[in-house]
Amino acid sequence: MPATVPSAALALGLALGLLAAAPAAAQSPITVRDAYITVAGAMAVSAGAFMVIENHGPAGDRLLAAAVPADVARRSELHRNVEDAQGVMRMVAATDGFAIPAGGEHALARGGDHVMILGLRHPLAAGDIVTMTLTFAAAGEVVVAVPVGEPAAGMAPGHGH
Ligand SMILES: [Cu+2]
Repeated sequence: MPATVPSAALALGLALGLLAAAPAAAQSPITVRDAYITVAGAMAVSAGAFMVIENHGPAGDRLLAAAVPADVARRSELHRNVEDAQGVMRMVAATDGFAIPAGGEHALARGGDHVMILGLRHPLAAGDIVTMTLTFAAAGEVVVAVPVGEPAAGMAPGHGH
């Protein structure tokens, strides 16, 4: 960012036209690992997406939205699991998104925060890859290729609508 570039370098960059040519998202501080999608059978009309979002930057960020191609599903929502007054866990839309702390990470995991893919256009099978576009408040769009299928080990039993 210009604020961190020494003024001499900034002037040189402007003179060479380099800054104008640099892609804005060349060094996104956001990375995603261990992403996967689960589907509760071939007849399922929704699916859950889980991943660990890492923020390598010096400032906090926020995941605001997740989207999948229109030929995959009708829409996606950010959901969190909350306990209601009767002690029952329910999924609610996380309209404020998910905070990703500076220099930290936020896990979307079974039984917790997740991306809900709603209105599947066709069945998803293990091994399929879904292109998901994550939109962050600061980092902008991050595109992730998310495989369908259970990870190898260590996950709790599923959740569904
Ligand atoms: Cu959900």
